[in-house]
Formats: sequence, structure tokens, C-alpha cells
Amino acid sequence: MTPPHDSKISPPIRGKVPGDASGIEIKPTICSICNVTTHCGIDAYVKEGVVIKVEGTAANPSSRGALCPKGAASRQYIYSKDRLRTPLIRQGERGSSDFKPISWEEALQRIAERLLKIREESGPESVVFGVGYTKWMRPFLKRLAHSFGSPNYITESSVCYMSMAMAFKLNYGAIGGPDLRKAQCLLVWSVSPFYSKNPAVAMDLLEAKERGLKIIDVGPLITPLTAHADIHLRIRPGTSGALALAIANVIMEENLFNREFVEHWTVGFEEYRSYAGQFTPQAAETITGVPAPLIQKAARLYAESRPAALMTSASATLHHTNGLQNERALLALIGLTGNWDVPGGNVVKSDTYLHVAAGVASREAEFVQPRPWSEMAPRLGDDVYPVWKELTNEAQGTRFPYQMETRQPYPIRAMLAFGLNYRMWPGSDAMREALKKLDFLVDVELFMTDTARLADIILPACTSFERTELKFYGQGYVIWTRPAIPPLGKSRSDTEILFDLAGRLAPEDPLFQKGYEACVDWILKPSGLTLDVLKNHPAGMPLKNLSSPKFRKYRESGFPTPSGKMELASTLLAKYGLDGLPKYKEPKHSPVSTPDLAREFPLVLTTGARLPMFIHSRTFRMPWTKGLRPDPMVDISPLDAEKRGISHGDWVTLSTPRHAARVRANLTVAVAPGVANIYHGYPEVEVNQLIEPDYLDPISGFPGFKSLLCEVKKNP
Ligand SMILES: Nc1nc2c(c(=O)[nH]1)N[C@H]1C(S)=C(S)[C@@H](COP(=O)(O)OP(=O)(O)OC[C@H]3O[C@@H](n4cnc5c(=O)[nH]c(N)nc54)[C@H](O)[C@@H]3O)O[C@H]1N2
Ligand SMILES: Nc1nc2c(c(=O)[nH]1)N[C@H]1C(S)=C(S)[C@@H](COP(=O)(O)OP(=O)(O)OC[C@H]3O[C@@H](n4cnc5c(=O)[nH]c(N)nc54)[C@H](O)[C@@H]3O)O[C@H]1N2
Ligand SMILES: [Mo]
Repeated sequence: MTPPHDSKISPPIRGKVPGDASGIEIKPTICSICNVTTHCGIDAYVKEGVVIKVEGTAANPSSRGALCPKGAASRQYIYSKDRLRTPLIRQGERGSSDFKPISWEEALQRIAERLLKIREESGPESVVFGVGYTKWMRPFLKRLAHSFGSPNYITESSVCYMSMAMAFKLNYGAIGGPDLRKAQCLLVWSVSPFYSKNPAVAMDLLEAKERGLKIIDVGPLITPLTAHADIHLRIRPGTSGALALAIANVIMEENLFNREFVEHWTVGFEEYRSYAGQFTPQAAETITGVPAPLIQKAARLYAESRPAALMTSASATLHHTNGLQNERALLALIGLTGNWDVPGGNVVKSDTYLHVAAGVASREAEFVQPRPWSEMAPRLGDDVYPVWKELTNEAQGTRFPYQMETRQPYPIRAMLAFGLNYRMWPGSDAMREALKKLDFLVDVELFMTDTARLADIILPACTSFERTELKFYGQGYVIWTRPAIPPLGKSRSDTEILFDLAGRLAPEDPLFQKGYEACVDWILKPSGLTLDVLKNHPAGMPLKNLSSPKFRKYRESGFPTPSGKMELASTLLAKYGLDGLPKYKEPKHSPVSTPDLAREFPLVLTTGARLPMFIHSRTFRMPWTKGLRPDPMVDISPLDAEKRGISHGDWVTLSTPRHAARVRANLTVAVAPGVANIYHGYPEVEVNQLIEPDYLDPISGFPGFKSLLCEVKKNP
């Protein structure tokens, strides 16, 4: 053993020990870099107003002390050299990056004057209020849009979550999440939980697995989940509907379905049964690439395990031109097997706040809609996506470039954006050009991003470490955070910016005029919680008087669908002349639907499969995370690489009919032969330019990010 005083050992490192002697204080806060439903608890070690270290908060019942690579690198996020520190106004041409600092008062005054003028000239609907993945300021932004009079509140949910919610609502009238605690079998459909969810979810899964949970993993890629799965159905991207219908077919043929539920609580069963009959395991094998015996095995395991739960993604099954109907075919399996709203199945819970069901009620829904839709102009997309219009409470932003172009049914002239990133939208260059054509663009951002560069005025926002926000957790916990450090430079919290603007843009809104805290108290009223109480618990507190979960609620009140039942054939879709059954269609571009195109572009391209260290565009400026994969890489199978003379790490050209990108090849068996995968957030490569802006699902307007055609060639 090395003696303790060996000179080769470096002197003891001065630990970052909190206390009076060191001047280090631990301040509780939350991470908000990624997943909104979980947001890990962070203990920020602060010395002289600077975060010198972060750790996971052990007492946070959601994250339980864990942090992922992104959260662990928080200091590089907060103190990035790209952080905006002062309001900026454009001097040069739009997009020229020529800005000069201005004062907050001047910036806010100019924004208010300009937006009020545009409203006077062209109506409130000509101003769009937009926001990216960040959710915490959304209730206030949505209220501001409608108080101002604009129906055009758009979010990243135009390409994420909303289509999943629509599929649930079409089938069941409500959303049902998996109840992992009691499930005997978990059907994980297009989810990569070890990468896309917070670390505690991975721990829960592994614990459940040890208890004997059976896992069926359905997806084209091998992910860390696959090693823990009892069955992996390796599907061709975009063919989920055919696979789900084939599973249903086996379940019905083999009499494994829940007859009682189907008879009493569904409409359209016979039509559905006869349609699904076309999808024999053999037929589905041809379409999906999954061997027929494996389809049968998975169907039996899911249907015979009582209860069984389905875990589905907010995006991956929906990111296809046939995504919504594929998701409906998938969700039908829950009702078919009688697993709807039962313990250990898929359970309906009411959201408390910001998509989290914490077991108490709030007035969020009332707060965000101060003016009814009927008193506002049609939303973006209302003319093209009537089902979206009926089932969602925001505009469909993928229509934005089209309405900018056609100026029909009315012109759009300005946007007030909070962290909106055009590069995340399909045909990102079309989105960029549309933004450029606005008369006036404001972006409230943490960093100088490509979108911010297009703005007329940029306002610097601060991170979750520097602000106060309300966060509920599904485990029955709530925290009203306090700033761990003061805002960097002159940056401000999004809500401070929003409430200041609300004073200028919607002075007649009585609630807004009372301020941020009064609004939060108003929202919280039905929960019995008040900020006075929450402020006494800076690290958060468990909720009391939680309503105990009720199951099979449909037996009392029916399903909140037009028929009052689960709709295997949707009356709402039929009303708009669409297929009521969850019909399977090939992706718009695929080796089957466009064989000619597939000769030139023989690989199926799927984009954006999650990686643990990246989230969209956000963590590429952090050396710890970026360093884990410094160059943009396309994943291809060693077999496809060999055919093309490509070695691991080679620079290659990834091309689609629309665009080409220079990236490196990552040879991996994680993708099957015939499939290529690339992450979407790299600063060096605009991946979404590879996709046409109209490569969309015709019902939801969602982009087909995860099944298009491409070719990969070695660079000369
Ligand atoms: N090809 C492809 N494209 C995709 C996807 C894919 O899988 N493939 N996934 C899609 C999905 S599911 C989603 S959800 C979207 C995400 O799309 P976006 O939400 O647009 O993605 P981000 O790059 O995270 O951009 C959000 C911006 O918000 C800023 N921001 C972060 N926190 C705050 C804050 O507190 N305040 C303010 N004001 N700004 C903040 C960030 O700096 C960042 O620039 O991307 C979609 N795009
Ligand atoms: N680290 C990290 N975590 C994140 C994010 C991030 O960017 N980084 N983004 C967050 C956001 S916005 C979202 S929406 C979620 C997404 O969370 P997930 O949906 O879990 O993430 P993905 O990896 O995009 O997709 C999961 C799997 O679905 C597969 N898949 C693709 N097409 C199909 C198909 O047609 N059928 C089937 N069955 N499977 C398919 C993909 O190949 C992938 O392996 O993650 C969230 N969490
Ligand atoms: Mo998403």
C-alpha cells in the first residue's frame, strides 16, 4: 500500500466544504436544462454569489440525488461565454449579428410601442407569441397572447407531445400514463428511457425489472433499454401502425382481449377487428421487418400479463407522416386488453401544473385562457388542421412559414419569442426565411443563438439558478425555488420580463396587474397551497391531503369522447372526412411508397434519437457534454458502411432529396442495416434542412422527422 505521506501523492485537495469557514452555502434549486416533468433537484454550492459546484438533491423525491451528464455540467451552462448579459438592439441588416446594447427601459418601451402599433394596423392576430421546449413561463405567455387579443400562441408542442395527446383524446378523451408500480409487463413503444428521462426513472425501471417486470422494447434502434428487455421488436421506422394492428390481430384471433370492456365501452369494434385482420403476423413482418413469431410472442406477453402498461413517447411514434394514426393503433391496445385506467395499466390523472399530475388541483387552465377562442381570429393552422383545432389549445406553428408566404387568411407581422429555435422545425431554412420576413422579431434567450441573431431586439433571460419558479412533482411534492445566485449581468427572469410587458401590452388585464406572485397564488387556489407557506420550505415540501387515485372512472362518467365510449373508430375524425379507424399508411417517402426515390436514397433516415449528453441545441456549448461526441455523426450499420467503403470516423456526405450535410460516420450495430440515424441539435449541421417543410402528418401537422430517405457517401 502506498504510505499516506508518499511525496507522489498530491497535497490534499481543499474540499468544497460548506460552512462559515469556507464561506460556501448550499442553496437548493432545480435543473431546467431538460425534461419538464422531472427537472432534477440541485444543491448549488455557492460562494460569493458564484456557483462553484453542483450536486443532486438527495431529498428530491423525483430525482433522489441523481444528476445526468447535462445537469452535472450546469456550471458550464450558467457561465457559458455565449450567455446574453444585456438587452441588445439590431443595428445592421437582419441576421448580420450587428447589435448594440440598450437599456431595459428602452428595450421594453420599444417592444410595447411596436407591438401596439402593429396591433392597431393589422389586428392582434398578426402578432405571434412563441416559445420553445421551456415550459415554466408558458402560462404567463399564453395569457399575455390572449389578453393582447392574439390567438397565435405557438410552442414546440407543434412538433412534440400534442399529436400524442390528440391520439389519446381521439381514442379515450383523456391521456393515460403507465403505472409502473403494479404493472407485470411494460410495453415500451418508441421510448429510450435511459437517455430521455431523468435518472430516477431508469432506477425505477431497473427496480421493477428485479421485481419481475417483463419488458417489451419496440423501436428501430438498440438503446440501453434493449439489454433489459425480454423481447425487442426491431421495427422499420414509421411502421408502428402496422405492427400495432398485427399485435391487436393476434390478441383478437387468440381471444386474449377483454371482452367485457370491448362490449360495454368501445365503439367500432367490428370494423376495427375486420381491418386489423389484414395485418397477419406474416403481413406485418413484410411491412415492419419484425419476424412474425416475435410479433405473436409479444402480443401474447402483453395481453396475458395482468395488468400490463404501455409507455409511449411524446414524439418518436408521432414524428412520421402517418404518426397520429400509428399512435392511435398503438393506444388501442390498452383498451383492447382492458388495461385502461386500472392499477398497473394506463391511468388517467389530472394535471396539476405544467403537465405534471401531483395529486392536487390548480386553476392553470382557466388562467391561460382569459379570452375565449370565439372572440379571436382563427389560429395559425385552423384552416388546415381542424382536428388539431378541436383538440388542442394552441396554434399549429408548422403553418407559420406558409402563412408568412401566402398572407392568407391574414398577414403575420411580428413575433415575441421565448427561446424558440427555428433549427428544430422541419425545413428549418424555410422557418428561418419566414422569421426574417417579419416586420418585428423579439427573442428572449439565455444565449446568442441563431434565432436570436435574426431578432430586432434580444432580451437576456436568466437560468433556473437565478430565478423563482413553481415546480410540482408527480411524487406529490412541490417547490417554489429561490434564486441561488443573482441573475448574470443584466439578465432577468422570463416572468419578470413578461409581467413588465404585460403592464404595457395588456394594462386592462386585472390579474396581470397584481403581479407574478399574486397570479401564482391565484392559480394555486384550489390546491389550498399559498406562496406564504411554500416560501417557508426553500428546498420544497411534500403535499398533504392528496386525493387518493381512483380507477375505472369511465364507469361513473363514461369516456369524454363524442360517443362517451372508447373510440376504435373515431367519430371526430369521421366528421372531417378522415379515416375513423387507425389506418396504416406508409411514410410519404419510404422504400415501399417511393421505390424510385429509394433507388437513389436507399437508407431510411431517422433523426433525433436521444443521446444522454445532448438536448436539442442546448448543451453543445458545454465542453463537458460536447466533448463526449465532438463532431456531428451519422450512425450507420457496419454492413451498409462496408458496401460504401466507409470506415468508422470517416467524413461522409449525408444527403436527402432536399439537402446534404457533411458529418462523420459512426459505425454501430445500434442501427439495423438499411437505417441511418443522426442527432438533430449540432451547431455545425442544420439537420432539419434535410427535411421538406411540408413533410408533415396531414392530420396533426407534425413533421416526419423519423422516417425519410437518405444516402450516405464517403467524401472524396
Ligand atoms: N430532426 C429532429 N428535429 C427535432 C426533434 C427530433 O427528434 N428530430 N425533436 C423535436 C422535439 S421532440 C422538440 S421538443 C423540439 C425542441 O425544440 P426547441 O425547444 O426549440 O429546442 P431547443 O434547442 O432546446 O431550443 C430552446 C431554446 O430555449 C432556450 N432556453 C432554455 N431555457 C430557457 C429559459 O429558461 N428561458 C428562455 N427564454 N429561453 C430558454 C435555449 O437556450 C434554446 O435556444 O425539437 C424538435 N426537433
Ligand atoms: N438526453 C435527452 N433527453 C431528452 C431529450 C433530449 O434531446 N436529450 N429530449 C426530450 C424531448 S423534447 C422528448 S420529446 C423526449 C423524447 O423521448 P424518447 O421518445 O424516449 O426519445 P427518442 O430517442 O427520440 O425516441 C425513442 C426511440 O424511438 C425510436 N423510434 C423512432 N421511430 C420509431 C417508430 O416508427 N416506431 C417505433 N416503435 N420506434 C421508433 C427511436 O429510434 C428511439 O430509439 O425526450 C426528452 N428527453
Ligand atoms: Mo420533445
